[in-house]
Amino acid sequence: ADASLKKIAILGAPIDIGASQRGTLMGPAALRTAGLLTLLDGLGFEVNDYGDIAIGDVADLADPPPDTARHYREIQRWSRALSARSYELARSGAIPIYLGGDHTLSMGSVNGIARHWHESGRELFVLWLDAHADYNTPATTISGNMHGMSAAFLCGEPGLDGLLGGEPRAPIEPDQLELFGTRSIDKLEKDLLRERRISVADMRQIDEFGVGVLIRRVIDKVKARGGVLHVSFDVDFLDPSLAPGVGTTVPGGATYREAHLVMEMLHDSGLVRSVDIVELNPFLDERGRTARTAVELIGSLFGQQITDRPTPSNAIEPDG
Ligand code: 6HN
Ligand code: MN
Ligand code: MN
Ligand code: MN
Repeated sequence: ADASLKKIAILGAPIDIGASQRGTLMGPAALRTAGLLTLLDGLGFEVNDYGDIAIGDVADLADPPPDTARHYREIQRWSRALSARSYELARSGAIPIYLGGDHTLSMGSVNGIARHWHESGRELFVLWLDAHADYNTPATTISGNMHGMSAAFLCGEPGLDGLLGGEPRAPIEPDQLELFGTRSIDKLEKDLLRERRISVADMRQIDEFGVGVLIRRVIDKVKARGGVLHVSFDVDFLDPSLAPGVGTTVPGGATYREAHLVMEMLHDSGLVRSVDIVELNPFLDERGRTARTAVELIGSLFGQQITDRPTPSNAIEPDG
């Protein structure tokens, strides 16, 4: 195995204008305070914290902002900076973990990663752990909040075409997106998901079949196609009783063990190459509970186990 695969690169992106409620800009600090780095270090990774990305020196572009995408100009700056940086981090061979910040973070982080894997000739699959589909466009959105548009943007839906300016846009096909834990979709958004035949493991299916069967299906698909996996973890995937520190809680989310099982199985798959942790709002949290729960889940994703099981892989599988 390539030793560089044991490297983790942490990058924060304190964005909160993509969401309706302010406060997710404190997310990166809360995740660090909850012990993310110590935990990963203890699991045997070489962890490098690159701090929080700054957008102060990114010059504004002049494309006309769509009038139903709030704070388009600021999010454009974040996305351009993040995409460029994310591409570099992915190329370095480390496993990048992006700390949000609202879910618009993924427009940049995932685009940069997808660009890298596209050049390497491997398909990137994106697992979207989220109460929401985030598949609105400026034409379908009700709220105008851009965090509800990130998955659609990544799949090349129209309406935000100028967002990245000169940054190369990486192609992600609708069949490379896997929505998981979904329980709130807007009407026009639902029509679009159906038209694109996006795979959705919604809470109705999770109740019926269990997370184990459904996440295994995702893992098998990625393996069969020789791909790698990015995990975009919106903390509202979790039930609000576990994770109150989010601006967009929806009842009926993943339980503590359901969420850990997803992470444990993803770890054992050896397919995960990058992660976003988004939408944590420490201003709404109760004594750091949500931040701590999110960090524990990242522990499971990177190999923390209840017992030392001889798993198929206690390490990330080598590429190639
Ligand atoms: N998130 N579908 C709603 C909207 O405003 O478009 C909610 C989006 C939530 C976004 O949680 O990342
Ligand atoms: Mn989201
Ligand atoms: Mn969400
Ligand atoms: Mn493809």
